[in-house]
Amino acid sequence: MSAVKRVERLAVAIVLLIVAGVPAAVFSYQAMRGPGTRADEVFVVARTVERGGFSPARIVVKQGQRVRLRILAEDVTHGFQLLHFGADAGAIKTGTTKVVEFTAGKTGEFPFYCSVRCSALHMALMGTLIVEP
Ligand SMILES: [Cu+2]
Repeated sequence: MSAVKRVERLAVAIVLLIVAGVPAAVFSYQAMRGPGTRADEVFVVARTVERGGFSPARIVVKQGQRVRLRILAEDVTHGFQLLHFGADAGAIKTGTTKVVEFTAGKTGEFPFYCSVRCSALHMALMGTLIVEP
């Protein structure tokens, strides 16, 4: 085999590695950050209202349940406040997660909010925690 052919084969191998490796890397990133993070965690993605807001925006739990939310600030720095249960993540920097934990001691519907001025529609960035009996 000539040296040129060898270089060509090497180049093809590298391209194949990149083509196969990029989706694998994206998948493992999602698996790492996704709902499977911890069995007892609810994974919440925070985006500006313009990009879809909180996801999920409705979280349903049972009264008395210990609730653990892992919040990812996906696009810009966001916050997370659920003041009825004393949960406040503070500022969550872009691309990072923070965990809040509390016991859902009373039934009802409780709003949660972003606490960082994240966009023009910051005031509309909210969701609801529903605590069922
Ligand atoms: Cu905000």
